[in-house]
Amino acid sequence: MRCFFDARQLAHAPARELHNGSYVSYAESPARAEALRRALGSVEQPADRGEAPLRAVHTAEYLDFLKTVAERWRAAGRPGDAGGYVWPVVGRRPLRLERVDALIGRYSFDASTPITPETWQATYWASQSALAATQAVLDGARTAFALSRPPGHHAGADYCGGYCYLNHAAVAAQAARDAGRARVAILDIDYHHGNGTQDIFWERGDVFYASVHADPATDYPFYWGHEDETGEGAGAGATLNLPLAQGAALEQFRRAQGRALEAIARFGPNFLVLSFGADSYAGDPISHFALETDDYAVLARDIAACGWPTAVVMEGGYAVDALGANVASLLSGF
Ligand code: Q9C
Ligand code: ZN
Repeated sequence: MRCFFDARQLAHAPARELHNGSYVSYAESPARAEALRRALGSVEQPADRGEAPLRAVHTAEYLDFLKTVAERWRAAGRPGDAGGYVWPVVGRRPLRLERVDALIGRYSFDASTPITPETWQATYWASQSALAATQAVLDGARTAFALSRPPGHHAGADYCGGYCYLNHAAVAAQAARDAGRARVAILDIDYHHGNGTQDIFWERGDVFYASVHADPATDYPFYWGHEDETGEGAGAGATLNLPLAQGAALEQFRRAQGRALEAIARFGPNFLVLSFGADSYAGDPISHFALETDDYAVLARDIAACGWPTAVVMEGGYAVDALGANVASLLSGF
């Protein structure tokens, strides 16, 4: 299977994140990508398709923010990585905001997504990897894999969060739409709900979003991913959330994924983006499901059996020592 990755994705390496009241070392480390690259053997460097495919899902103001915030942070005399400490709870109407802190609050939703001088380049190339995998599938491959790191599914049209800056799965889905695939589905099986992807396609009837994830009553990102979120307007019914209780193992996960696949089959896609996170693994340090390495091949076989051309986009997975084997298992199932 063709796999895409650019070494510039490694340069993003925030030092710490706020986790349960303490600053701890950043879980979404470059070592994740190194482990995956080793496990995949050979990876291809993606072509540079420019910013237009990013602008198709993200706002211009947000992209400007992402590109410039590290420099603004430095210019304000701040040490270390850029990070926020105040967020608007009510509507984010256009405001004249001068302080870098105000901008960070406006364009993010949590304190686990620091921005470094290398963040823009790294996430840009992660999106290019997703676009390259998408193109490979549009060109006729049944499946292709994007080692998109830093991940993407928590990032919305105008916000970062959850280790995510650009939403690579959304960029891929939109690129497939723009290439003429009329009905695109996104299946998100990362441990966490993909709030950014859901938000981006919330009012769209041409892109179906289905997610299996830890119940947001107990797990990040808390405010999205509940069962009653089903989309609005033209997108009414085109969002499906299947939360699972902590402790879920293959049997529960596979049943939920099966329900998602049935709903996607009723939608009738001619392109699938799989947002894949290996943080459902039993040994994941920040998550609470109980999947084992071999289980990922089972899940992939169920997806492959549906027969949809599929671009796989990497999301989370923080048990670095097992990450390569878990992704290799998934890809073997295709
Ligand atoms: N104790 C992905 O898997 N951590 N993102 C919050 C709270 C954020 C995970 C810390 C987890 C984000 C792509
Ligand atoms: Zn996750």
